[in-house]
Amino acid sequence: MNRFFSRGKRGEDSADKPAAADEKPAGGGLFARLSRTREGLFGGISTLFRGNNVLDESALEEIEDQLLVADAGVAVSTRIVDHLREQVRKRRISDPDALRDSLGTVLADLLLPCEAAPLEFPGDRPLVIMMVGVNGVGKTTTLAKLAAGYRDSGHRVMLAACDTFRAAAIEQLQNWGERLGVPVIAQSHGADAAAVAFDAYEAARARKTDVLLVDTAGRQHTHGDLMEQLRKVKRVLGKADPAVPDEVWLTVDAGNGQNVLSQVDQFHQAVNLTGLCVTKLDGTAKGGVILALAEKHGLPIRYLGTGESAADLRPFVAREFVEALLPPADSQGAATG
Ligand SMILES: Nc1nc2c(ncn2[C@@H]2O[C@H](COP(=O)(O)OP(=O)(O)O)[C@@H](O)[C@H]2O)c(=O)[nH]1
Ligand SMILES: [Mg+2]
Repeated sequence: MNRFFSRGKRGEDSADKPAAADEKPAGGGLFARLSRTREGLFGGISTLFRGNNVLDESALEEIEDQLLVADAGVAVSTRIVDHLREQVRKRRISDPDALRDSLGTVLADLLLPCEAAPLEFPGDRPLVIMMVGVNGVGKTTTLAKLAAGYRDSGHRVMLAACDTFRAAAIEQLQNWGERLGVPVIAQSHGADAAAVAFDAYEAARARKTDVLLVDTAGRQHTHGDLMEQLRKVKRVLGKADPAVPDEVWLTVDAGNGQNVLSQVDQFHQAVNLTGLCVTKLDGTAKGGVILALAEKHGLPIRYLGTGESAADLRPFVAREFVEALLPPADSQGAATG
């Protein structure tokens, strides 16, 4: 069974289902991929206790500082440490493992509302996911990864090359399509993005495609032009079927830290987002920004990007993400054979 997408007939299955806990991700464990963020965030927890049997205020302040450095933001860092302080007092926490557990619970409570409900296939038409986001964040790559996942779970997938602003963007998607054996609907550089989207939807419907993934531009001549174009793509798709696009996802680069919050604001205002994909968690120490996203927006987090290859995509599972953020339970002095 594919990790991301359950197999089944059109209309009967859900379009994404997290992996069974015992399935190893193809692109290396999330724990390994989040090492930089984890070390930045909580690498120091065990040392907080060194020569100090009581978890005191200065230790809590240190955790707060680490959260800020990992770009969790002031509001969420304060909130997490306030909860933790309360736990420490109530449960008289005085050892690293108990602190780790409490921290895990506080973080999971924060992130759980961002776990997305499984997507459903409409059954009588393609499911349409439109991807938006600023230039270079990983929209095209994330769509290619999604295409690979759907293909591997036996679904018919199609890609729409609606970033017509740059010739290289069309080529990039076509290259992915060739590599994955997935059809790409494209027109020439400079073509009307909304027209490409409309054609792609018609083609997807005619070919009984299960999922149409719509790539879009991250840059136009001005910011206003970009938002207007995205609104138009959405509107024109809606003429084919008022329920389309089913999903509008914003891709953000975790390495952009707190800047992603204003990106969410701007795109949400323009095209009414239904979900987020957070990329490049493998290369950054700023993965704490997911905590800030959860606190501020509460939009569903669909997928995490953890590398450049087709396998480096994981559905967001709050508890799994928290486990990957925290230092391993046995790394803090427990004797292991
Ligand atoms: N390390 C890493 N690189 C990524 C990830 N996602 C995308 N990239 C890289 O980021 C760059 C920009 O990606 P692209 O999909 O073209 O961004 P777009 O402009 O938003 O479409 C490419 O070099 C991708 O290989 C990720 O999760 N991790
Ligand atoms: Mg692109």
